[in-house]
Amino acid sequence: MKARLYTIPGSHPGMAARLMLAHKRISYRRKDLFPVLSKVIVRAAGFPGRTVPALTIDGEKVQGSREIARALDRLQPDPPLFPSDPGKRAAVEEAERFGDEELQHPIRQIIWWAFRKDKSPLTSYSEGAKLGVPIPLAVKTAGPIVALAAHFNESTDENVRADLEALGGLLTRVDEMIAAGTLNGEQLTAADFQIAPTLKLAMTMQDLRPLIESRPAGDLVRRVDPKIAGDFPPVLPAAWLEPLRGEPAAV
Ligand SMILES: N[C@@H](CCC(=O)N[C@@H](CS)C(=O)NCC(=O)O)C(=O)O
Repeated sequence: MKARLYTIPGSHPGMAARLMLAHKRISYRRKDLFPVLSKVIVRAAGFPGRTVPALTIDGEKVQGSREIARALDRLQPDPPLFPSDPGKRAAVEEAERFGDEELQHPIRQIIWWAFRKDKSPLTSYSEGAKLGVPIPLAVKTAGPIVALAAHFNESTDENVRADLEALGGLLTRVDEMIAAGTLNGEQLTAADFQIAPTLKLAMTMQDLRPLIESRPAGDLVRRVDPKIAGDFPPVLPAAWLEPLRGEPAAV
């Protein structure tokens, strides 16, 4: 099977696609793109939308982490990404939807807000990236890309503060899905591969890591082990983190 994955270094849905390809043992070529410029490149490569992950596989173009999960199961059913039992599959699909539609974006908004404040941690996030230019140069010239990415993702103070207010509830939902056996069950599924990279990206931030690592969500991240590099020293205002203090560490 001939496959090529378009992604961005540190992209959490991009990592979901990488984990699913690895789960299927499908070898592929990876094209790492600069954020923002990625929009133009994936369109030029013939995909209908502007986001990564985008995958060319056996001549087919598949875009979006959830679409990629389904395409991979269709093209190579074993090992599956969804349970065969209809009830369990519905629960996994709902967890996957939650991961994509509710959990992914707040973390994206928070991290771009943080990079706009401080670009120096970018180097740590670029570890292992294949951008086609030396990483120090990429980081040195990243200012306009960071500003645009923060703008396109609406990483405003107001939105990030609201994201942090809601984050405790989102983490509780992850823990509940783990307790129900929908996530981190016997067999890893598309939902685990969707959610663990987002949690891992959040855990690259020292402000958020202690809130996640000690709860069941942290166990899921350790098991799935998404290789998202990066270490962001404290950057979020203490008052914004206040709603997360006293969050129950487990359900
Ligand atoms: N939720 C979708 C969208 C992914 C998405 O928004 N990816 C970001 C990178 S993490 C992206 O490509 N951003 C560029 C843009 O929005 O144009 C998925 O899971 O595939």
